[in-house]
Amino acid sequence: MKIGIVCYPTFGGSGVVATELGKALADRGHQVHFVTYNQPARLDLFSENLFYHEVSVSNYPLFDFPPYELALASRLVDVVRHEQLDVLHVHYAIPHASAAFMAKQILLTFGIYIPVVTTLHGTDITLVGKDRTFNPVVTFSINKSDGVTAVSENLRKDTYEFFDIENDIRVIPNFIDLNRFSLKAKDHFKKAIAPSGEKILVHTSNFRKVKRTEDVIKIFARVVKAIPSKLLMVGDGPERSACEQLCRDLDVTENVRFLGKQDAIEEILSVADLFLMPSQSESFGLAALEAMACKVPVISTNAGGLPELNVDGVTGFLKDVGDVEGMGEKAIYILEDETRLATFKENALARAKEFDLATILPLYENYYLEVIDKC
Ligand code: GMT
Repeated sequence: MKIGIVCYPTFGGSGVVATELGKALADRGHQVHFVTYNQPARLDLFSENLFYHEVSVSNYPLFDFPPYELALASRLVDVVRHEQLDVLHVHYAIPHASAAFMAKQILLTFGIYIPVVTTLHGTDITLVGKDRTFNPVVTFSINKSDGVTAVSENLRKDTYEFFDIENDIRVIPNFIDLNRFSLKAKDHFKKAIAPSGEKILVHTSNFRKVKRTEDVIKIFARVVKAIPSKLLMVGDGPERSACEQLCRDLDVTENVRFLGKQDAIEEILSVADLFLMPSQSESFGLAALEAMACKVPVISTNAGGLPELNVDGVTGFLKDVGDVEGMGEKAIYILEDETRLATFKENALARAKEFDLATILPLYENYYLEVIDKC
């Protein structure tokens, strides 16, 4: 197939999933065309089947808000026509699904029907989409998509709850490339971070409010009192300085390292003993799956789709949002016993294998064929 992919070209989960999916589809022999405003962060390789079409928005002085959605729709019309695409797969409803709808209408005037598949990732529904300003457009563009997928059962349920959706929503969970995300030999790094054999806890995110990064610090402050340990905070975003301040207030600064944005997450996860994800809401929790693939158990909240990934008492533990005491207790429970820790690590990897790219990729391929067939 010739597949167009629209996504946010950033480190965010939806962009990562879209890019990894495109790369894997190209490996399987499909021709994949990315249409975005920047080269996607993980589109870092050359392949004869991968193409990148940049969307550039002219910044005319009249425009207080450059019309990205229109520029994207125009670019999509151009790419679909000239590359003769079979299907457009847009990740994140706002504004990609509505831009795709506009492109689809314009293409009809050229006698072309382009099937559009929209994948919902979470914040496009649970945070941004719920905003009254966007609700009519999100509802309309989901209903006008030829196929709709969601990354968890929970997100599917929320979408039906918050919007007036007439379409079927197919759940296709996020996936992991186990060739990339697997335990790497990084003993020198481990020694540098934890010279006295301390346990290593890791959190990765975009440090937005929804991630409750201050809870990460509060959980760690409890753990470090009981078990010699270090915390690695990976990523960056608006809550970082509040977290740094909290480390000072809780007197844990010397045991916490803020590493900023990192590409080789799998190398950091390879030295970790426990992953913390105390999110307020999380449609899937891709960062937790990445950790599990590197044999790292997860302490998370039970919000959103997290119970569909993290199995309570098996791959880690789940607690209510804000229950830092409970999460701290369970973290200590896992870390205090080497045999128990080893079991949780094995279980985490076994669970991650259920989301192997090789298993999930055909679900997308078959879905594209189904949608194309129907159109
Ligand atoms: O978590 C974020 O803030 C980024 C966000 C995104 O839209 O890129 O991630 C969402 O999509 C990921 C990929 O499907 C999911 O794994 C994340 O759980 C989801 N984030 C939220 O629901 C908060």
